Amino acid sequence: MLQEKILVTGAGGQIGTVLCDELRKIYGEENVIGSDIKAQVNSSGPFVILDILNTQRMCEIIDDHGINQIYHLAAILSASGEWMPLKTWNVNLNSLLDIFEIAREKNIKKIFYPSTIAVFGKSTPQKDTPQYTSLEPTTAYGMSKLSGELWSQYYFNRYGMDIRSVRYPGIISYQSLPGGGTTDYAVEIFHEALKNGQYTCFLKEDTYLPMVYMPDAIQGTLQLMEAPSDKLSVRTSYNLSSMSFSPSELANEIKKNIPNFTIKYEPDFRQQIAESWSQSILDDVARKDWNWSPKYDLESMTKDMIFQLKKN
Ligand code: NAD
Ligand code: AKB
Repeated sequence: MLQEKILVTGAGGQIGTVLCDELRKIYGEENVIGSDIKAQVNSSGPFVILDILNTQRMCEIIDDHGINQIYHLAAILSASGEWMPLKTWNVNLNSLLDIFEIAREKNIKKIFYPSTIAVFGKSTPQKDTPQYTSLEPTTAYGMSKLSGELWSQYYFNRYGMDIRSVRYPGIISYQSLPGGGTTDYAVEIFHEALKNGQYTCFLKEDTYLPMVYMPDAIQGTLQLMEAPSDKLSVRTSYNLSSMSFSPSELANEIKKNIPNFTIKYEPDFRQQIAESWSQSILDDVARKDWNWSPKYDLESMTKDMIFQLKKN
């Protein structure tokens, strides 16, 4: 059997730090190479510095380590992306096309490409958004991710490349901090609740967004990557759903565990981004094709977040 040798880009980020640990448990520490533009302190295994736009360096790393799978996480997220739209397009989309071309040449057998609920826009039905729907994103991040989805499908159809993707909702994690997104409030709120007993939220209290807890997001990613190729009917990106809540609902849930917690609302430019996205998602196709089935809801996620953060 061919030994898996996996390169993870953006490995120092919110998802990458956790995903690398999980991949190493499955494939062995030395078989998962983390990479990022910035040094990663506390990497649990091999790590290299890689600016994703440096294709020559990427080829060297792939050759040196005999890489045959890539998880391409490096990106600029929705809020940061609005400060540098053209750079966001370059980092998010051009790096993906570089990876596809390198992978084609070097026979990389599988690629994971994370997409996002940011591909939805004002013309998308906001509640129970179906898999196949109108996609008119308004952010540079959303446009780059949607284009990436279409290119993934193109490389699959044209060259038979096995590229797999999910549209992650906002991810909530205790292990790592988020990096410049619109859903970041749902992680920050826990840290502030435990540290200061209060939080100032940059979204309005009734802004509903789809969210998922990190253990479910990682489990789903691994499940998708292990699924038989012929079961996968979606080669753009799968809708993934778990929970949907507003800041005030999350605050009320936190109050059940930290009774003195208070929240106030000072919406900023991220409010407009959030309002352009879906509030809840239908993920029936992911459930049918590769058995996606998240375990956590708002209540169990909140309890576990507080428990884990206190423990650490
Ligand atoms: P993050 O911002 O925490 O991490 C991204 C990482 O990419 C950072 O460590 C950053 O240093 C790195 N990076 C940026 N530019 C780079 C470059 N030029 N070269 C190499 N590395 C570079 O993001 P995340 O939350 O871990 O997200 C990972 C992926 O998942 C992204 O593609 C994102 O679009 C997607 N996603 C995340 C969420 C979420 O809620 N976290 C939701 C939907 C989709
Ligand atoms: C963001 O808010 O930009 C990300 C995402 C949902 O893609 N968390």
